[in-house]
Amino acid sequence: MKEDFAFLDQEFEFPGTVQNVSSLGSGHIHDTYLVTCSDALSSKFVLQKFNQKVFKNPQEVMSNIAQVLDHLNKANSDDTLQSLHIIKSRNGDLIYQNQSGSFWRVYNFIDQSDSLDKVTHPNQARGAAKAFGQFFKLVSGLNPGNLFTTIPDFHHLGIRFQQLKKAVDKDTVGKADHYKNEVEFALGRGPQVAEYSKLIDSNLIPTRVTHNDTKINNVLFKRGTTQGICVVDLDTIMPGLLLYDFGDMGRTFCNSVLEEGKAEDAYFRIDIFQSLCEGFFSTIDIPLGKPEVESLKIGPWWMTYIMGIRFLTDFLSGDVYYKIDYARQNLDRARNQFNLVADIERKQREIGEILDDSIKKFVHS
Ligand code: ADP
Ligand code: GN1
Ligand code: MG
Repeated sequence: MKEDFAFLDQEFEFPGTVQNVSSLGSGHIHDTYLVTCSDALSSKFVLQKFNQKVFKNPQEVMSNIAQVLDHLNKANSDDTLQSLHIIKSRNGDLIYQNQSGSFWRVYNFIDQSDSLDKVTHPNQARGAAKAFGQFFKLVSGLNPGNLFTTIPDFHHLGIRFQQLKKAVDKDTVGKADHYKNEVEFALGRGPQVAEYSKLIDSNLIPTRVTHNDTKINNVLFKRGTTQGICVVDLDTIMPGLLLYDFGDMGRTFCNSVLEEGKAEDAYFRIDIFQSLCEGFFSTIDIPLGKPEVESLKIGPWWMTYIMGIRFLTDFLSGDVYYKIDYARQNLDRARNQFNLVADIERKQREIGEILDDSIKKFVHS
Protein backbone atom coordinates (compact mmCIF):
# COMPACT_ATOMS: atom_id res chain seq x y z
CA MET A 1 0.00 0.00 0.00
CA LYS A 2 1.31 3.45 -0.90
CA GLU A 3 1.54 5.48 2.30
CA ASP A 4 0.84 9.19 2.58
CA PHE A 5 3.58 10.73 4.72
CA ALA A 6 2.15 14.26 4.76
CA PHE A 7 1.34 13.86 8.46
CA LEU A 8 5.02 13.68 9.45
CA ASP A 9 5.78 17.42 9.49
CA GLN A 10 2.58 18.08 11.36
CA GLU A 11 3.01 15.46 14.02
CA PHE A 12 6.80 15.34 14.56
CA GLU A 13 9.28 18.16 14.99
CA PHE A 14 11.98 17.42 12.41
CA PRO A 15 14.83 19.80 11.58
CA GLY A 16 13.58 21.61 8.45
CA THR A 17 10.87 19.69 6.63
CA VAL A 18 10.69 16.08 5.47
CA GLN A 19 12.44 15.80 2.12
CA ASN A 20 12.36 12.10 1.36
CA VAL A 21 11.00 8.84 2.77
CA SER A 22 12.37 5.49 1.53
CA SER A 23 12.18 1.86 2.68
CA LEU A 24 14.84 0.64 5.10
CA GLY A 25 16.11 -2.81 6.13
CA SER A 26 14.61 -6.27 5.80
CA GLY A 27 12.73 -6.80 9.08
CA HIS A 28 9.75 -9.16 9.02
CA ILE A 29 7.44 -7.23 11.31
CA HIS A 30 7.10 -3.45 10.93
CA ASP A 31 7.20 -1.19 7.85
CA THR A 32 10.49 0.65 8.31
CA TYR A 33 11.51 3.86 6.47
CA LEU A 34 14.44 6.24 6.34
CA VAL A 35 13.31 9.86 6.61
CA THR A 36 15.63 12.57 5.28
CA CYS A 37 15.06 16.19 6.24
CA SER A 38 15.75 19.46 4.42
CA ASP A 39 18.14 21.05 6.95
CA ALA A 40 21.79 21.72 6.10
CA LEU A 41 22.86 18.35 7.57
CA SER A 42 20.15 16.38 5.72
CA SER A 43 19.29 14.93 9.13
CA LYS A 44 18.02 11.37 9.04
CA PHE A 45 15.49 9.46 11.14
CA VAL A 46 13.93 6.01 11.22
CA LEU A 47 10.16 5.88 10.88
CA GLN A 48 8.17 2.74 11.59
CA LYS A 49 4.58 1.84 10.98
CA PHE A 50 4.01 -0.32 14.01
CA ASN A 51 2.61 -3.83 13.51
CA GLN A 52 -0.45 -4.05 15.74
CA LYS A 53 -1.34 -7.56 14.65
CA VAL A 54 1.86 -8.81 16.26
CA PHE A 55 2.04 -6.44 19.23
CA LYS A 56 -1.43 -6.03 20.65
CA ASN A 57 -0.48 -3.31 23.13
CA PRO A 58 1.72 -0.60 21.55
CA GLN A 59 1.77 1.48 24.72
CA GLU A 60 3.24 -1.37 26.76
CA VAL A 61 5.88 -2.02 24.10
CA MET A 62 6.84 1.65 24.04
CA SER A 63 6.93 1.85 27.82
CA ASN A 64 9.38 -1.08 27.93
CA ILE A 65 11.55 0.47 25.22
CA ALA A 66 11.60 3.87 26.90
CA GLN A 67 12.59 2.30 30.21
CA VAL A 68 15.35 0.23 28.61
CA LEU A 69 16.74 3.10 26.52
CA ASP A 70 16.72 5.42 29.49
CA HIS A 71 18.67 2.87 31.51
CA LEU A 72 21.05 2.02 28.65
CA ASN A 73 21.83 5.63 27.85
CA LYS A 74 22.73 6.26 31.50
CA ALA A 75 24.57 3.00 32.16
CA ASN A 76 26.59 3.02 28.93
CA SER A 77 29.06 5.52 30.37
CA ASP A 78 32.04 4.47 28.26
CA ASP A 79 30.03 4.89 25.05
CA THR A 80 30.72 1.38 23.82
CA LEU A 81 27.35 1.40 22.09
CA GLN A 82 25.72 4.23 20.17
CA SER A 83 22.54 5.59 21.72
CA LEU A 84 19.16 4.99 20.28
CA HIS A 85 16.43 7.53 21.19
CA ILE A 86 12.73 7.68 20.65
CA ILE A 87 11.73 10.96 18.97
CA LYS A 88 8.45 11.87 20.63
CA SER A 89 5.55 13.33 18.67
CA ARG A 90 4.73 17.02 19.01
CA ASN A 91 2.12 15.98 21.57
CA GLY A 92 4.82 14.37 23.67
CA ASP A 93 3.73 10.79 22.90
CA LEU A 94 6.20 7.91 22.47
CA ILE A 95 4.14 6.71 19.52
CA TYR A 96 1.68 8.61 17.36
CA GLN A 97 -1.73 7.20 16.44
CA ASN A 98 -3.45 8.59 13.35
CA GLN A 99 -7.19 8.93 12.76
CA SER A 100 -7.54 5.54 11.16
CA GLY A 101 -5.88 3.91 14.15
CA SER A 102 -2.36 3.16 12.77
CA PHE A 103 0.60 3.72 15.06
CA TRP A 104 3.82 5.43 13.88
CA ARG A 105 7.05 5.97 15.76
CA VAL A 106 10.38 7.64 15.10
CA TYR A 107 13.97 6.91 16.22
CA ASN A 108 17.25 8.63 15.53
CA PHE A 109 19.01 7.02 12.57
CA ILE A 110 22.34 5.36 13.34
CA ASP A 111 24.38 6.90 10.56
CA GLN A 112 27.55 5.46 9.05
CA SER A 113 26.42 1.94 9.91
CA ASP A 114 25.91 -1.35 8.06
CA SER A 115 23.11 -3.86 8.57
CA LEU A 116 23.88 -7.47 7.58
CA ASP A 117 21.45 -10.26 6.80
CA LYS A 118 24.20 -12.88 6.74
CA VAL A 119 27.56 -13.26 8.47
CA THR A 120 30.36 -13.74 5.93
CA HIS A 121 33.39 -13.55 8.23
CA PRO A 122 33.98 -14.86 11.77
CA ASN A 123 34.99 -11.35 12.89
CA GLN A 124 31.50 -10.10 12.12
CA ALA A 125 30.10 -12.76 14.45
CA ARG A 126 32.60 -11.75 17.14
CA GLY A 127 31.79 -8.04 16.77
CA ALA A 128 28.02 -8.55 16.76
CA ALA A 129 28.12 -10.94 19.73
CA LYS A 130 30.29 -8.50 21.68
CA ALA A 131 27.69 -5.79 21.14
CA PHE A 132 24.85 -8.08 22.25
CA GLY A 133 26.96 -9.10 25.26
CA GLN A 134 27.52 -5.46 26.21
CA PHE A 135 23.85 -4.75 25.74
CA PHE A 136 22.92 -7.72 27.88
CA LYS A 137 25.29 -6.71 30.65
CA LEU A 138 23.89 -3.17 30.70
CA VAL A 139 20.23 -4.25 30.84
CA SER A 140 21.00 -6.77 33.56
CA GLY A 141 20.87 -3.74 35.87
CA LEU A 142 17.10 -3.57 35.32
CA ASN A 143 14.54 -5.60 37.23
CA PRO A 144 12.76 -7.94 34.77
CA GLY A 145 9.64 -7.65 36.92
CA ASN A 146 9.34 -3.98 35.91
CA LEU A 147 8.86 -4.80 32.23
CA PHE A 148 5.64 -5.81 30.49
CA THR A 149 5.51 -9.17 28.74
CA THR A 150 4.72 -7.87 25.27
CA ILE A 151 4.17 -11.28 23.63
CA PRO A 152 3.26 -13.96 26.17
CA ASP A 153 5.07 -17.32 25.80
CA PHE A 154 7.05 -15.93 22.86
CA HIS A 155 9.76 -18.62 23.02
CA HIS A 156 7.83 -21.30 24.92
CA LEU A 157 8.64 -24.53 23.08
CA GLY A 158 5.65 -26.51 24.37
CA ILE A 159 3.15 -23.80 23.48
CA ARG A 160 4.63 -23.24 20.00
CA PHE A 161 4.49 -27.02 19.47
CA GLN A 162 0.80 -27.05 20.42
CA GLN A 163 0.15 -24.11 18.07
CA LEU A 164 1.65 -26.10 15.19
CA LYS A 165 -0.43 -29.16 16.08
CA LYS A 166 -3.56 -27.03 16.09
CA ALA A 167 -2.67 -25.49 12.72
CA VAL A 168 -2.18 -28.99 11.26
CA ASP A 169 -5.49 -30.21 12.70
CA LYS A 170 -7.41 -27.14 11.57
CA ASP A 171 -5.68 -27.03 8.20
CA THR A 172 -7.36 -23.70 7.41
CA VAL A 173 -6.04 -23.43 3.87
CA GLY A 174 -5.99 -27.17 3.06
CA LYS A 175 -2.22 -27.57 2.76
CA ALA A 176 -1.20 -29.89 5.59
CA ASP A 177 -1.49 -33.12 3.59
CA HIS A 178 0.88 -31.81 0.92
CA TYR A 179 3.64 -31.11 3.39
CA LYS A 180 3.70 -34.28 5.47
CA ASN A 181 7.53 -34.43 5.56
CA GLU A 182 7.84 -31.01 7.14
CA VAL A 183 5.01 -31.69 9.59
CA GLU A 184 6.55 -35.05 10.55
CA PHE A 185 9.97 -33.52 11.02
CA ALA A 186 8.49 -30.93 13.36
CA LEU A 187 6.05 -33.05 15.34
CA GLY A 188 8.54 -35.94 15.49
CA ARG A 189 10.59 -33.84 17.88
CA GLY A 190 7.92 -33.98 20.58
CA PRO A 191 10.23 -35.82 23.04
CA GLN A 192 12.91 -33.10 22.87
CA VAL A 193 10.21 -30.46 23.24
CA ALA A 194 8.91 -32.19 26.37
CA GLU A 195 12.38 -32.65 27.83
CA TYR A 196 13.60 -29.11 27.15
CA SER A 197 10.32 -27.51 28.25
CA LYS A 198 11.00 -28.87 31.71
CA LEU A 199 13.78 -26.31 31.90
CA ILE A 200 11.31 -23.46 31.85
CA ASP A 201 9.22 -25.08 34.57
CA SER A 202 12.20 -26.08 36.72
CA ASN A 203 12.96 -22.60 38.05
CA LEU A 204 16.63 -23.54 37.94
CA ILE A 205 17.39 -20.89 35.34
CA PRO A 206 17.07 -17.21 36.28
CA THR A 207 14.62 -14.96 34.51
CA ARG A 208 16.51 -11.98 33.14
CA VAL A 209 15.86 -8.96 30.95
CA THR A 210 16.38 -10.38 27.47
CA HIS A 211 16.16 -8.94 23.96
CA ASN A 212 14.48 -12.01 22.48
CA ASP A 213 15.25 -11.20 18.83
CA THR A 214 19.03 -11.15 18.56
CA LYS A 215 19.21 -11.91 14.89
CA ILE A 216 22.12 -10.58 12.91
CA ASN A 217 20.22 -7.70 11.31
CA ASN A 218 19.14 -6.40 14.71
CA VAL A 219 22.67 -5.18 15.47
CA LEU A 220 24.31 -2.42 13.43
CA PHE A 221 28.00 -2.36 12.54
CA LYS A 222 30.24 0.67 12.27
CA ARG A 223 30.34 1.21 8.50
CA GLY A 224 32.90 -0.94 6.70
CA THR A 225 34.06 -2.64 9.93
CA THR A 226 33.21 -5.69 12.04
CA GLN A 227 32.49 -3.63 15.16
CA GLY A 228 28.92 -3.89 16.47
CA ILE A 229 27.81 -0.41 17.55
CA CYS A 230 24.08 -0.47 18.22
CA VAL A 231 21.43 -3.02 19.12
CA VAL A 232 18.06 -2.22 17.51
CA ASP A 233 14.57 -3.77 17.35
CA LEU A 234 13.76 -3.50 21.02
CA ASP A 235 10.07 -4.45 20.82
CA THR A 236 10.50 -7.86 22.37
CA ILE A 237 12.61 -6.81 25.33
CA MET A 238 10.90 -8.47 28.27
CA PRO A 239 11.56 -11.04 30.97
CA GLY A 240 13.15 -14.14 29.40
CA LEU A 241 15.96 -16.68 29.50
CA LEU A 242 19.51 -16.02 28.33
CA LEU A 243 19.34 -19.12 26.16
CA TYR A 244 16.87 -17.31 23.89
CA ASP A 245 19.32 -14.52 23.10
CA PHE A 246 22.32 -16.80 22.86
CA GLY A 247 20.33 -19.27 20.76
CA ASP A 248 19.01 -16.72 18.29
CA MET A 249 22.52 -15.44 17.67
CA GLY A 250 23.54 -19.03 16.92
CA ARG A 251 20.53 -19.55 14.67
CA THR A 252 21.14 -16.45 12.56
CA PHE A 253 24.92 -15.92 12.69
CA CYS A 254 25.88 -19.54 12.00
CA ASN A 255 23.45 -20.38 9.21
CA SER A 256 25.49 -20.92 6.04
CA VAL A 257 22.70 -19.28 4.01
CA LEU A 258 20.12 -16.57 4.55
CA GLU A 259 16.89 -17.51 6.33
CA GLU A 260 15.39 -17.05 2.85
CA GLY A 261 18.16 -19.16 1.25
CA LYS A 262 18.00 -22.65 -0.28
CA ALA A 263 17.13 -25.18 2.44
CA GLU A 264 19.52 -27.88 1.14
CA ASP A 265 22.45 -25.48 1.52
CA ALA A 266 21.69 -24.59 5.14
CA TYR A 267 24.18 -25.89 7.68
CA PHE A 268 25.56 -24.72 11.04
CA ARG A 269 28.98 -23.06 10.70
CA ILE A 270 31.14 -24.11 13.62
CA ASP A 271 33.92 -21.56 12.99
CA ILE A 272 31.34 -18.77 13.19
CA PHE A 273 29.95 -20.28 16.40
CA GLN A 274 33.41 -20.25 17.94
CA SER A 275 33.78 -16.51 17.22
CA LEU A 276 30.25 -15.82 18.44
CA CYS A 277 31.09 -17.48 21.79
CA GLU A 278 34.38 -15.63 22.14
CA GLY A 279 32.72 -12.29 21.44
CA PHE A 280 29.69 -12.83 23.67
CA PHE A 281 31.45 -14.27 26.71
CA SER A 282 34.18 -11.64 26.55
CA THR A 283 31.63 -8.90 27.25
CA ILE A 284 28.60 -10.19 29.19
CA ASP A 285 30.61 -10.31 32.39
CA ILE A 286 27.96 -11.72 34.72
CA PRO A 287 28.21 -14.93 36.71
CA LEU A 288 26.33 -17.85 35.19
CA GLY A 289 25.28 -20.91 37.18
CA LYS A 290 25.77 -24.46 35.90
CA PRO A 291 22.12 -25.08 34.88
CA GLU A 292 22.12 -21.82 32.93
CA VAL A 293 25.34 -22.73 31.11
CA GLU A 294 23.85 -26.13 30.25
CA SER A 295 20.72 -24.42 28.93
CA LEU A 296 22.81 -22.23 26.61
CA LYS A 297 24.09 -25.35 24.89
CA ILE A 298 20.63 -26.14 23.58
CA GLY A 299 19.92 -22.47 22.71
CA PRO A 300 20.77 -22.75 18.98
CA TRP A 301 18.60 -25.88 18.63
CA TRP A 302 15.76 -24.33 20.62
CA MET A 303 15.59 -21.09 18.65
CA THR A 304 16.09 -22.69 15.23
CA TYR A 305 13.46 -25.34 15.89
CA ILE A 306 11.03 -22.79 17.29
CA MET A 307 11.48 -20.54 14.24
CA GLY A 308 10.98 -23.52 11.93
CA ILE A 309 7.69 -24.41 13.60
CA ARG A 310 6.57 -20.77 13.73
CA PHE A 311 7.16 -20.38 9.97
CA LEU A 312 5.40 -23.69 9.25
CA THR A 313 2.46 -22.76 11.50
CA ASP A 314 2.12 -19.46 9.68
CA PHE A 315 2.27 -21.17 6.28
CA LEU A 316 -0.44 -23.68 7.26
CA SER A 317 -2.57 -20.88 8.74
CA GLY A 318 -2.55 -18.80 5.54
CA ASP A 319 0.43 -16.47 6.19
CA VAL A 320 -1.15 -14.24 8.77
CA TYR A 321 1.93 -13.23 10.80
CA TYR A 322 5.16 -12.74 8.82
CA LYS A 323 5.54 -10.42 5.89
CA ILE A 324 5.98 -12.47 2.70
CA ASP A 325 6.98 -11.60 -0.88
CA TYR A 326 5.71 -14.81 -2.53
CA ALA A 327 3.24 -17.61 -1.80
CA ARG A 328 5.46 -20.34 -0.33
CA GLN A 329 8.01 -18.15 1.40
CA ASN A 330 7.06 -19.26 4.91
CA LEU A 331 7.34 -22.89 3.81
CA ASP A 332 10.79 -22.20 2.35
CA ARG A 333 11.82 -20.48 5.57
CA ALA A 334 10.57 -23.44 7.62
CA ARG A 335 12.49 -25.94 5.45
CA ASN A 336 15.63 -23.85 5.78
CA GLN A 337 15.32 -23.83 9.58
CA PHE A 338 14.62 -27.58 9.73
CA ASN A 339 17.75 -28.38 7.73
CA LEU A 340 19.68 -26.22 10.12
CA VAL A 341 18.07 -28.02 13.09
CA ALA A 342 19.16 -31.37 11.66
CA ASP A 343 22.74 -30.12 11.33
CA ILE A 344 22.72 -28.65 14.85
CA GLU A 345 21.64 -32.07 16.13
CA ARG A 346 24.65 -33.64 14.37
CA LYS A 347 26.98 -31.02 15.88
CA GLN A 348 25.41 -30.76 19.34
CA ARG A 349 28.41 -32.22 21.18
CA GLU A 350 30.86 -29.92 19.46
CA ILE A 351 28.63 -26.94 20.21
CA GLY A 352 28.68 -27.86 23.91
CA GLU A 353 32.46 -28.24 23.97
CA ILE A 354 33.13 -24.91 22.29
CA LEU A 355 30.76 -23.20 24.68
CA ASP A 356 32.42 -24.78 27.75
CA ASP A 357 35.87 -23.71 26.51
CA SER A 358 34.82 -20.11 25.92
CA ILE A 359 33.09 -19.87 29.27
CA LYS A 360 36.20 -21.20 31.04
CA LYS A 361 38.25 -18.57 29.30
CA PHE A 362 36.05 -15.55 29.97
CA VAL A 363 33.40 -16.05 32.64
CA HIS A 364 34.15 -16.41 36.32
CA SER A 365 31.19 -18.18 37.87
P1 ADP B 1 11.47 -5.30 12.36
O1 ADP B 1 10.85 -5.50 13.73
O2 ADP B 1 10.47 -5.25 11.28
O3 ADP B 1 12.56 -6.29 12.14
P2 ADP B 1 13.55 -3.35 12.97
O4 ADP B 1 13.32 -2.43 14.12
O5 ADP B 1 14.47 -4.47 13.18
O6 ADP B 1 12.13 -3.84 12.42
O7 ADP B 1 14.07 -2.47 11.74
C1 ADP B 1 14.31 -3.05 10.47
C2 ADP B 1 15.73 -2.75 10.00
O8 ADP B 1 15.90 -1.33 9.89
C3 ADP B 1 16.85 -3.22 10.94
O9 ADP B 1 17.17 -4.57 10.69
C4 ADP B 1 17.98 -2.26 10.58
O10 ADP B 1 18.63 -2.70 9.40
C5 ADP B 1 17.22 -0.96 10.24
N1 ADP B 1 17.16 -0.04 11.40
C6 ADP B 1 16.26 -0.09 12.41
N2 ADP B 1 16.47 0.90 13.30
C7 ADP B 1 17.53 1.61 12.84
C8 ADP B 1 18.24 2.79 13.30
N3 ADP B 1 17.86 3.44 14.40
N4 ADP B 1 19.31 3.23 12.58
C9 ADP B 1 19.68 2.59 11.43
N5 ADP B 1 19.04 1.50 10.94
C10 ADP B 1 17.98 1.01 11.63
C1 GN1 C 1 10.96 -11.50 13.40
O1 GN1 C 1 11.32 -8.36 13.53
P1 GN1 C 1 12.37 -9.28 13.02
O2 GN1 C 1 12.33 -9.49 11.56
O3 GN1 C 1 13.71 -8.79 13.54
C2 GN1 C 1 10.34 -12.10 14.66
C3 GN1 C 1 11.38 -12.96 15.39
C4 GN1 C 1 11.89 -14.04 14.45
C5 GN1 C 1 12.40 -13.40 13.17
C6 GN1 C 1 12.77 -14.46 12.16
C7 GN1 C 1 8.21 -10.01 16.93
O4 GN1 C 1 12.04 -10.67 13.75
O5 GN1 C 1 10.79 -13.57 16.52
O6 GN1 C 1 12.90 -14.76 15.07
O7 GN1 C 1 11.41 -12.55 12.56
N1 GN1 C 1 9.85 -11.05 15.54
C8 GN1 C 1 8.62 -11.13 16.08
O8 GN1 C 1 13.52 -13.89 11.15
O9 GN1 C 1 7.88 -12.10 15.88
MG1 MG D 1 14.33 -6.57 13.15
